[in-house]
Amino acid sequence: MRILILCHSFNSLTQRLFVELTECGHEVSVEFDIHDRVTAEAVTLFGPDLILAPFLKRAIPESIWRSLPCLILHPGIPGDRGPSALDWAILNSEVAWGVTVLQATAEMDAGPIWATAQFAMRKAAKSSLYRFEVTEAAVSAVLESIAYFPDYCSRHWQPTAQTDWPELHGQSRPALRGQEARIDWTLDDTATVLAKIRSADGAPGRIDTLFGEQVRVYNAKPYPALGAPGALLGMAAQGLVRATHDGAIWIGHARRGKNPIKRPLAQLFPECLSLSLLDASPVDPIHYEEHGPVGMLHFDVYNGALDTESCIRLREAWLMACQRPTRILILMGGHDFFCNGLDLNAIEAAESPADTSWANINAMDDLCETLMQTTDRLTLAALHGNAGAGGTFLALACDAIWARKGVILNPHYKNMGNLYGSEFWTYRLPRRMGNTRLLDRRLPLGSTEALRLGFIDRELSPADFDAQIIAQACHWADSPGFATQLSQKQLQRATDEADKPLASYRTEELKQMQRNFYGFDASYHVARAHFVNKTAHAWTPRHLARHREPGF
Ligand code: COA
Ligand code: THG
Repeated sequence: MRILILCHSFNSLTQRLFVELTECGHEVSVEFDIHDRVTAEAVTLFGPDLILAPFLKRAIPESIWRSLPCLILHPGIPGDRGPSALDWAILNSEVAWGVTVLQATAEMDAGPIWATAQFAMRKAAKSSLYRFEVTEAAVSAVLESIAYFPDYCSRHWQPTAQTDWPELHGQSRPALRGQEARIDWTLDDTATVLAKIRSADGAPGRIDTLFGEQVRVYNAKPYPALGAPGALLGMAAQGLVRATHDGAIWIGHARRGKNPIKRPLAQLFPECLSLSLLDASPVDPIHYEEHGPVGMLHFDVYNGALDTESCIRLREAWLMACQRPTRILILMGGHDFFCNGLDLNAIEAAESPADTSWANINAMDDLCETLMQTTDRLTLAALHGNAGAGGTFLALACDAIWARKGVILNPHYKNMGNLYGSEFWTYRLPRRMGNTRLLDRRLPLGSTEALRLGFIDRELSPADFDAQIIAQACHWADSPGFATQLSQKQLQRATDEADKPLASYRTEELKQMQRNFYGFDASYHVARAHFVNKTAHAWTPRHLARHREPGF
């Protein structure tokens, strides 16, 4: 089938559906929802059988939904309507929720239902639910809908009008903005404060007042402390600890006024530095655990963005873990993301973005170098969440890569203003794949294709990810072939080093990066500013809008 994905942006859910539908053999092309006229042009150029809208904020014009079926993926249960579906589900403490594929009609989200899928709610931020539960349910509901399509065309099947749906529990709910569901620090308990913040995290962010100023807050976790409700109890891991009436929460990030850039609170308010320093361990993104012959190093940084300081701390933690008598050391990443490379928000907010980029990439390369120089044991990158740009090549610095089935990788740099990239990709990528084609393809890579191409070594089912990783890594560490594999790796590293030292790869890559950061062509700085400021798209990139390729 020819499927045109119409979307506000190519977000993780849209990328996952793009990958799944392509994997099923469908011909998929993407158009950003920029203007009705441009959408109409895309339909004429591509001639799709149907339109799929996984992430759309505007109405599809009548001329289009009358001419071909347009399937809207709504992150709510049947009957639910409105642009803030998940936000309400979290605030209302729903225990089960769902996604619904409905056909676009004149009234928003009121069209007939093609398919729906349920999931259990988890106590997490909206964006985290969106990236996992919503995404998995969406894949199932979309594939079910697509399977009905032949019968729909031959009129043997039709979607169910909402009024005929047997259990229509959802309802129409208004848009929920940041200033609504305000936190009442004197009355709200910890669970309520968390729900209010999480229902607006990653966007738009719940509004609160800190140091006499209105801010939007993100990245909240419960923190074991007590105090007068609303009191700022201290600072931990770059964030603030604030008392509720039955406990306390830690707030990691915020943004001020109209500035769209989220920053750690300690970076945003110098006032934080006068507060007392509390124990960081309950909220530290970097932590180590050990299971027999296997060590696991987690780094659960917000949005997978690894700033200079985090690279340095992570490298130190890795070196500490290397002191332990383990045979396999696993780089775990975070729950939501494995890693997304350099912290572009920190870079954009810096006095000198060029100098900060340079410091960040050098710290990242130090980290990669340390991973590759760990030759006394085997190293494994375990990807529960997605990885992008430098974050994917960080994983490549380990001996093996195992990923959750459904992970989306973006192993390329060029979308960020033709950035050359480093992290020793010029050494690791050709060794692993035999070529560097992925860099120019610029498309998301699903775990299944990644396994087929040899970018990853193993796909694991989504349930109990950490437990599976531990069990399988322990099995590996105790396997008869382990000692041979380790000595092969040591030999390979020594041969490679003699052939061309790591330092040479690094120098060559960084020479290009220096040009990206300090040269005449400012493309990287422009692309980064658009990315962090979330500038609306003005066109769909050619690698996505295949129907706009010359000769299509
Ligand atoms: N440095 C700094 N930040 C980085 C980064 C890097 N290297 N790489 C990624 N990020 C940030 C992105 O800026 C983004 O920030 P955000 O938290 O402010 O959105 C975040 O990491 C995730 O990256 P993105 O590529 O946008 O991933 P995503 O697609 O998984 O997440 C949504 C975005 C869709 C979850 C979010 O926009 C949202 O909550 N939307 C509402 C969805 C919804 O309910 N829609 C219903 C209407 S149909
Ligand atoms: N039919 C048609 N087009 C559609 C949908 C449809 N486009 C996508 C849409 N479903 C996805 N869902 C919604 C539902 C409601 C709103 C927006 C997207 C909405 N928006 C408010 C408005 O437009 O005034 C305000 C939005 C805001 O404040 O963010 O209510 O079923 N043809």
